[in-house]
Amino acid sequence: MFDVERKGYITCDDFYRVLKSLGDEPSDAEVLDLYREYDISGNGQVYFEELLVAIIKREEGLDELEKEFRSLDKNDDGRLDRDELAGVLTTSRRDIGSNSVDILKKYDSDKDGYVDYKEFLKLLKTR
Ligand SMILES: [Ca+2]
Ligand SMILES: [Ca+2]
Repeated sequence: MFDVERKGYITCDDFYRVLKSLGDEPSDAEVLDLYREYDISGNGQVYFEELLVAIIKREEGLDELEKEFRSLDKNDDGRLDRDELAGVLTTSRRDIGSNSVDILKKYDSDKDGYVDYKEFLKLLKTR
């Protein structure tokens, strides 16, 4: 659908196609606005992870996700440790593993021992 492999990021044109494929009929100006908004790292290129965040935002509404993340992040350090992840297991209806060690293994993609917000969004993609 869009080129991730070759360039490693998504151009504004790719992004337009993605929005189209989601059923939108955005104007050029809207696409540019959204593209800038989703360019989280602010370097003029939207990476796949950023787009993933954008797409989940559209699907679920980021406010809810942020609230969920913050409510789990008890010590407010912006990432979920093993104890905090245990909370996901009790509050989430998603099938994400049977214990917090499992979750870490599956979703801690940079292996720092924590699930940060981006990793958390991937977790939420799992149903
Ligand atoms: Ca934390
Ligand atoms: Ca991590």
